[in-house]
Amino acid sequence: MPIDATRPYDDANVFAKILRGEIPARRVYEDEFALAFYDIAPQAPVHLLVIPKGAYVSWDDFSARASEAEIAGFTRAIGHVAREHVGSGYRLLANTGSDAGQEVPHLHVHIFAGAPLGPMLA
Ligand code: IU
Repeated sequence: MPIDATRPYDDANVFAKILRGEIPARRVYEDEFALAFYDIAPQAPVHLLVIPKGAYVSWDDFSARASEAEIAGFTRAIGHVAREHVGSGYRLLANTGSDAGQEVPHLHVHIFAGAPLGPMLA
């Protein structure tokens, strides 16, 4: 169900459980600020998700509350994952809130790649 990007953080969400190691994910990268793993329902030949380690519901929440170090660390992690796991071009996407169709209430940036992507991916 789409979510309100401004609501309080719910630490029972699925990505919080992945961060705590309570449920499995196909992890590709982890550092102090971020975790990256393969999306379970890929919409492109390469479809990764990068999430911050901090408790942020959405891009709205993260960009308002995160520290400079978290913002820099998360941004660099996305770039690192894209460089390491993607051949040529890639697309970044962060669905934010119900109108954008955000389903998991922990900020996640999609990385789509591996083929010509066309004009848009949801
Ligand atoms: P969205 O931007 O909130 O719509 O994207 C959520 C993504 O999380 C979506 O692509 C799902 O396939 C993906 N996902 C996942 O990788 N593992 C899970 O356990 C669940 C969702 I639930």
